[in-house]
Amino acid sequence: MFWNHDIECMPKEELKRLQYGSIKNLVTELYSSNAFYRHKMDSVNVGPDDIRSLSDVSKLPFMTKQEFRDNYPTKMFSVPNTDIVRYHVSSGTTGKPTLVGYTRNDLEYWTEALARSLSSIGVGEDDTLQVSYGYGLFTGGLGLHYGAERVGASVLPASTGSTERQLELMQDLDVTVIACTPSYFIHMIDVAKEMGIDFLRDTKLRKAVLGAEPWSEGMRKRIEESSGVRAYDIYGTSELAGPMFTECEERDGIHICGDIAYMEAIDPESGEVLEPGEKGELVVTMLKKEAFPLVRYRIRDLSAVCDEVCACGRSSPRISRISGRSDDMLIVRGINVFPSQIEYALMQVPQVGNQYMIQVTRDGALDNMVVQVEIRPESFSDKVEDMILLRSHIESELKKYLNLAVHVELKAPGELPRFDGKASRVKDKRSL
Ligand code: DLL
Repeated sequence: MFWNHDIECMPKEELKRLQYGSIKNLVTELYSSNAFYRHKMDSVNVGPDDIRSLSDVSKLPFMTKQEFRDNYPTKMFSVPNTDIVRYHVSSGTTGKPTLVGYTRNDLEYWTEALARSLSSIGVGEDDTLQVSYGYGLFTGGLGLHYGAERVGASVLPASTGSTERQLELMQDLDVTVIACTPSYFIHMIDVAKEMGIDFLRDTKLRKAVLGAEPWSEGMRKRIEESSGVRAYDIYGTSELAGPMFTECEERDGIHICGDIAYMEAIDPESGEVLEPGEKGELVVTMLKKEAFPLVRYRIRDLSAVCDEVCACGRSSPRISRISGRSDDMLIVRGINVFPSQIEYALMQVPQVGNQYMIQVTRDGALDNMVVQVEIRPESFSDKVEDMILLRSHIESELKKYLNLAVHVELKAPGELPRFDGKASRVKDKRSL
């Protein structure tokens, strides 16, 4: 199902011409009207005249999150306050928050992107969509809300928390689609089980639009097996606007609307642009943003850009599942470890449940990593020998994938924390 067929299926060359034209105009405009961008471009001796093709975009300097923080709250805005119609705030993990402002057009393109994305997974006017992302400063709730209204779905603005009530409403209103973080949906599956609710038998829920945090293919498989609901990945960041882009029915990468955003993947060390299909750090240029323009913003998320036309017919570039952030990488005893690798390894062990926590401590000069894992109720045993065997099996799986000895602690079902928004599974206590 297409929301905007002409743009979504535009021939590749035409799309590239359109992207080049938009970036050239954007850079020319910013150079003449915005001191921040002019100064940045001057610092690398690049002016609008140097951008003569799409590949010349790589000459432009990167923007970083630190610059947003340094210019908090509105010093980087490109429009007067009177043109701002909304703010959102992303708290992040460290330092000052990032404040994002939107003009009316910015909200319009955000909504358009989500309307295309939701249509591509078959969400439309026959659907009732429960938005269980937080409403408020976080972009998830309001973003999905407006996108779902645009495609004509009935929207239930449930926000987070009160899970039993959410499940009752889901039944009462024949909700067909839910949008929330994967960790919240996992929690919902557990609560539904306790309440005796079987999603396929007792609800009309068939689709889940899950994102805002990294989650693995293994986790998708488990979510689908335990709920019977088809799960789709949705991606975005508050700097882009909020949640924006999803997989289509093919589920072979997340489509990035090419007339709205231009994505590159770079080598995190050298900053060089990578070939299509090579994994690196994502860099985004937003082609239509007004309040808060983004030119070559280093998002820090790790992924690859694929430029082939998708089997669904859309020509927009796709990004592969985000495997983590370059700044999420833990260095444990000199070995680089991404939390996503730990999730990947854990999902290979059928006895392991869906909840885990990672703790890193330092004992003298030595780093220690402890992974706490909940065991599935049917695999939990009172027999100490069974549990010891299971624990060493999980430790050897982790060792195989991480090349690092990790200590595993087994936890009973329900013992580890649950999350209704973004999960926070890593506790690095070394710097405390
Ligand atoms: O999380 C926007 C959003 C809301 C996306 C709802 C999807 C659904 P921020 O709070 O600014 O915005 O956080 C953005 O979250 O840079 C990624 O590190 C992570 N992230 C978002 N979506 C995914 C995903 C929202 N599908 C940061 N897979 C991003 C992996 C994701 N990580």
